[in-house]
Amino acid sequence: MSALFQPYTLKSITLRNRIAVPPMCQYSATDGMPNEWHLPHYASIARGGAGLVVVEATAVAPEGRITPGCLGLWNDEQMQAFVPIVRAIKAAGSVPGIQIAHAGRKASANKPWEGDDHIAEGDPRGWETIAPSAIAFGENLSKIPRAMTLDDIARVTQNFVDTAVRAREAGFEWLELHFAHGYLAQSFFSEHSNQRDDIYGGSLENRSRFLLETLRAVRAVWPEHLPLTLRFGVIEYDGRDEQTLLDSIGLVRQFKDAGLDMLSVSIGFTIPGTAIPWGPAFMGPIAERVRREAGIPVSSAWGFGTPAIAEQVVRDEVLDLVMVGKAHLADPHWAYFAARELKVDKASWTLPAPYAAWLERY
Ligand code: FNR
Ligand code: 536
Repeated sequence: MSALFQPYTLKSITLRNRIAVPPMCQYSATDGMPNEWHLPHYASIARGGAGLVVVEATAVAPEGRITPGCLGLWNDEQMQAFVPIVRAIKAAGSVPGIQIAHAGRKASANKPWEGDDHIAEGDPRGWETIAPSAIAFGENLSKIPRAMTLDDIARVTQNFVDTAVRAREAGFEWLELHFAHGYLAQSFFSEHSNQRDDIYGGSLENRSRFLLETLRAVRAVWPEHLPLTLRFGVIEYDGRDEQTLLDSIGLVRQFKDAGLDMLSVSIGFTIPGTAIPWGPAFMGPIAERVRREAGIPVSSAWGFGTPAIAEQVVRDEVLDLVMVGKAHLADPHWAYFAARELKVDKASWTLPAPYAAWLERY
């Protein structure tokens, strides 16, 4: 019997299997608005059988977009435009999730296929970026951000709260805060990017403050019966990894006490040039350690998109949910073909009835 295809319940939500589609930016919006690209993209991936579909990093404020093509949910017009996407994901039998985000010093960038660097100074498409300290990421993202004032910090926390409320109004049932990948929240946590000398910088407690305050404020408005998750880079691969992991696991325990339901275990990406040991399932042992030592359900991505690997990490209780990203871009019906490869009884049932009813008939 397949472990990957067992249902999974978190709070009041039951996923039909352990396959989750992680957020993947499409860089295809204008003014943050979802459009005719996003609807079929998310609908077809949901139809393909995954239990959970998490909509890409969606900005809580205009300056929090990575690129001018990123989605946003800072106004009600955007909220209304998400409704058909939510309904299509649900109609296909998946649970609709969304990742809400602020890109911090990595914002105001060109799309990956148009340079992947910061928009040039003086180009009207670009904007001022904000971060804990006026320190650039480096390499292709060398724009120097403005150091946030205390008012900026309070405002962005409120942006996360207001966006969470809109996400619920649009019908999303699963919320993920993007605290990973060197974007705003991750850059508060890391000493590489946070050199503040007030209560938001310096000690581990101070560097954790923005993340904990924002999580608590969102938890207060996000319904208790619905899953609240966050993605966080627990390791940088910068040579200080054991200390970062210990600090991270301590913070994850506090996240749990603040009402976090699941952690999506990822990488910090706070500085360029780190020694990431890319390979199949390479984050497995780290995610499993966080799961055990922090005592919280985990998901993870990066190289789990092979049916046998996905099956094994669930069976071995390394992950509670397996994130399968790029493989879903290549094949939106990845879950169905994984079910066939794993010889799941009635693999076709992975798909909605209008497809499933016919696949084993002739
Ligand atoms: C990503 N990833 C990503 N992560 C995230 O937390 N928020 C996001 O919006 C995005 N956007 C994004 C866009 C694209 C085009 C890719 C390929 C990736 C990372 C993604 O969620 C996932 O962690 C990686 O793709 C690794 O998983 P796979 O692809 O190896 O299964
Ligand atoms: C994954 N990415 C994550 C993104 C968007 C761009 C791609 C996100 O979290 N919004 C990635 C990050 C760093 C290095 C490789 C891949």
